[in-house]
Amino acid sequence: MFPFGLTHVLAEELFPVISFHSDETFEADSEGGASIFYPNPMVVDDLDESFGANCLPASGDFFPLGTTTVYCLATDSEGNSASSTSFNIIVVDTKAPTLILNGDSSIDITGGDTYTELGATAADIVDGEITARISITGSVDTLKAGSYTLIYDVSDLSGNSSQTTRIVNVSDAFAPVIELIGDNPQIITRKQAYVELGATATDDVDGEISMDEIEKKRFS
Ligand SMILES: [Ca+2]
Ligand SMILES: [Ca+2]
Repeated sequence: MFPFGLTHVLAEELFPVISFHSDETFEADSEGGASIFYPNPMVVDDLDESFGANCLPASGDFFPLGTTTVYCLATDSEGNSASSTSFNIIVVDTKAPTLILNGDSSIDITGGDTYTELGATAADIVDGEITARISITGSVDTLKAGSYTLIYDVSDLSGNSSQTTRIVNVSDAFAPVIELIGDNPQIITRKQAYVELGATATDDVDGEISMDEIEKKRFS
């Protein structure tokens, strides 16, 4: 016969103990999260061989994006239960979405023609179709020749972003505008000498064109 105090101590030692399981972080690999496989924490017991604890959500279950607490229980063959333990499974999304332009990344249009924005499409492993989240900055002035850059930007719900650009080249299809200096028509009296007052010319791309160039074109 053991004294009462000693049997009490022995009885306490019969309870199994679930070993510590640290938090684990995984990359999401499908829409909304990932199926996660983790090693069940081992249970140490005085009589039973060590065995894996019962945990929920179980290894292999689908874990949503974010932090999920897994609770573990264990009971030995004598029916003694371990104190429950827990650890966190953290599912993160660190991958940027794909962003694909509709149409070419470089487009040439004739000045004065209409530029039609074809947009782009975006998809993310975790967030799925996110085309609606694309923003486009920049604009095309089809009435002014030049090279315009449009920037397409999209972020997934975890803040990972992708960017791409499109260049739109508007060709110079606009003739310079000539403005005559002085009245038109000019009224001169008989025998009065005609004095050429000249003209000015401006072009949307070249700006002001000098009289010399106008003269050259007149006689070329
Ligand atoms: Ca035991
Ligand atoms: Ca992502």
